[in-house]
Amino acid sequence: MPKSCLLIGAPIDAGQRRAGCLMGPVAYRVAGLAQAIRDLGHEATDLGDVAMTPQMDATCDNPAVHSLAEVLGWTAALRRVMAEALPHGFPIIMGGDHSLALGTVAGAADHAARVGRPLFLLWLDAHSDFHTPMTTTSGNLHGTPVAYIAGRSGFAPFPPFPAPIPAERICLYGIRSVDPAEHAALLDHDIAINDMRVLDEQGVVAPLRAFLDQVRAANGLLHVSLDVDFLDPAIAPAVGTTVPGGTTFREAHLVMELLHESELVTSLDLVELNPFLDDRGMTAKLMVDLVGSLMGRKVFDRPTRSK
Ligand code: B3U
Ligand code: MN
Ligand code: MN
Repeated sequence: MPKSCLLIGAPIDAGQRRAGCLMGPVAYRVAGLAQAIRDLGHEATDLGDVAMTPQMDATCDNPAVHSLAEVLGWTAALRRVMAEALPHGFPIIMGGDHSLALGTVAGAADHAARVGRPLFLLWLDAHSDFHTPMTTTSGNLHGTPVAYIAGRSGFAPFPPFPAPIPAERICLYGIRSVDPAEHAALLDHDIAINDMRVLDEQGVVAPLRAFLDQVRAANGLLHVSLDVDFLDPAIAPAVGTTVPGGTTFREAHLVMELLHESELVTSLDLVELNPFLDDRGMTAKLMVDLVGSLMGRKVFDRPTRSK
């Protein structure tokens, strides 16, 4: 089924300390994201970059937290943009660091409430991003969105998450870096944690299929948040927080192909691309190719035969 894709630039780098993520949207455009989608028979409209107004008066009790005014501004702006875009097509957010998901998933939750369907979240990432602004030691708010989305307390300067996603509807996938405070909190939540140990033992297909079956059974909406560090740094060097042992080229494409076949994905974040760290655009190009697989590109297109 052809989709109407809405490309939305979110040039945010306030959720971490290394400069460069704000060039992400430009890199996706240069790498030909819109055309790659059109070549697969879909529509692609680039809505340009989102504008943000910092919320200057905000404060946080944890002195480590930085750039709070900017992250709050992005959260409000992206929540609105996502909620407005979803009734019109398939939003693809071109980030920007992962703190953008504080806003995009909130907007998806607003939309889900409006249409009366449950929202599910697939988090493709090396990290669990389960800190609250009170537990983060780095002070980088890109390490907090999953906790916000799951309804953890400790987010005082942020508006309450519209309708926290119950733990059973969240799937962390590709995990290989969890801080002690995140680990302790995750033990209290029933979130599916597909760390690399699970994927090595069970393969990438079975755990993903199990989650997608749940989404289908509930007639859910599915937001996918794809962090560049989900991929192994050898194939995706353009990210500030590389963690060895990530998914391979073939595993990552297979995940995207399964997502395409499921026809369940309703919105997508592309996050943490730092073009300043890239090697001749190889990471931007890989991310565009992965979106291609998610949008239906196949190695060999077999006509579906009736049984
Ligand atoms: N958990 C660490 C590291 C981190 C989280 N997300 C990324 N890095 N990309 C932290 O700073 O919260
Ligand atoms: Mn992340
Ligand atoms: Mn990460």
